[in-house]
Amino acid sequence: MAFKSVNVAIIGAGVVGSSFLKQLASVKSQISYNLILLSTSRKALISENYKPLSLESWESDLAETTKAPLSPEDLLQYLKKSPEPVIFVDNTSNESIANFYPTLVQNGISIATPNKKAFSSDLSLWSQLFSGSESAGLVYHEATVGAGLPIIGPLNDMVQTGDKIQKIEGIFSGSLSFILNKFSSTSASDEKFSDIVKTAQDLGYTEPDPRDDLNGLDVARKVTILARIAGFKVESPTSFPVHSLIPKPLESVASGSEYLEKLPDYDHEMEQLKQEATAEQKVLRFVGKVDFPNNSVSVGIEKYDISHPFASLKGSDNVVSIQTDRYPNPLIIQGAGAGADVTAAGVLADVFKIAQRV
Ligand code: NHO
Repeated sequence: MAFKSVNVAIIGAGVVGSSFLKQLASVKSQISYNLILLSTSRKALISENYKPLSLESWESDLAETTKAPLSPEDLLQYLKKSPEPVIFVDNTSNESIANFYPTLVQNGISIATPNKKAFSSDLSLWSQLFSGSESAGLVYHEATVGAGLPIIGPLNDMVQTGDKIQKIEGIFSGSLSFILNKFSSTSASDEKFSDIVKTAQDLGYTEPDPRDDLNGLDVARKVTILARIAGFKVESPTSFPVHSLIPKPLESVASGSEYLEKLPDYDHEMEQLKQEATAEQKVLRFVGKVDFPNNSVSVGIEKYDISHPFASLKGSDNVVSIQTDRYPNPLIIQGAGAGADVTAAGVLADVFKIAQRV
């Protein structure tokens, strides 16, 4: 018999949300996790009496329902009346929902999410979320960086136990990891940059418009989150240098397919960078960096010696190196940093951590 029950309200049932629901359905635990609300942008399943909704038939139930999603204010009122502690799971990338987190948290509602928006937008939003008030809900967001890889938890532990972060450096984009690992590797390769970007898109590694990965903004958001945890007051993901991999004239072309069509005209630019790196026995990697001694945060392409751990990265893996006073030889965390199942597992592990504390 379960010794404790928590209610779970989920917004978003897309790629990550579906995987999360599947994993939640097979949880075996002494804590009982009751689904009380499941909403997409168009429809919602809402348990008016807070009795658990089915985790087996959610897909057909959602298809059949005609109920519209609640407004943020109605959602708040609904969650506040929950007879059990409630965990709000945001599996969307919606900015308005992220902007509503402070209100939820101030009302004692805890949040688990892979949505980067609340943590990587204006610093004021971050400050409201982590005000330290005792009555506030808990906020866990491990899957906002490196999908399910344990990065945010260990970094928070280091900071909270008094370690001083010196440098964080990593490859935080699955798609850019795949593209650069293939383009510039320790073994000779003559594949063109544009062909590799196309392959990455065909394999589903990139956003529908690959420029949304190649502009570096997603990496800038992840670096903003890590920098803030480490104590760097980053104003926004556009407040530090971000080197886009999109050739200037292609930034404004109308569509992703037009970008891909014209990209071969610029292959020589990336080829030249690669030749320079090869001549120095180095490879190219797209990295985010937080450097305390130099007071800098940056995102862009860098050269790494072929013996460096970043040089031997495989597939779409992520890697982060964290150098601190206690870890002068950096702590390295590496593994799958993209994909629905690992991302959903990161969110579910956060739900477990919250459930143990509420
Ligand atoms: P989808 O598939 O577009 O689903 C979004 C869902 O949210 C839909 O059900 C939609 O109806 C609902 N929704 C949107 N607005 C809503 C609203 N106002 N009210 C109610 N419902 C609303 O999105 P995903 O892919 O499932 O992503 C969900 C979140 O997880 C996003 O914040 C995303 O950034 C984050 N995330 C996703 C992935 C992934 O694998 N898809 C990853 C990490 C984080 O590791 C993954 C990754 O992307 C790696 C990355 N591409 C890389 O490194 O290269």
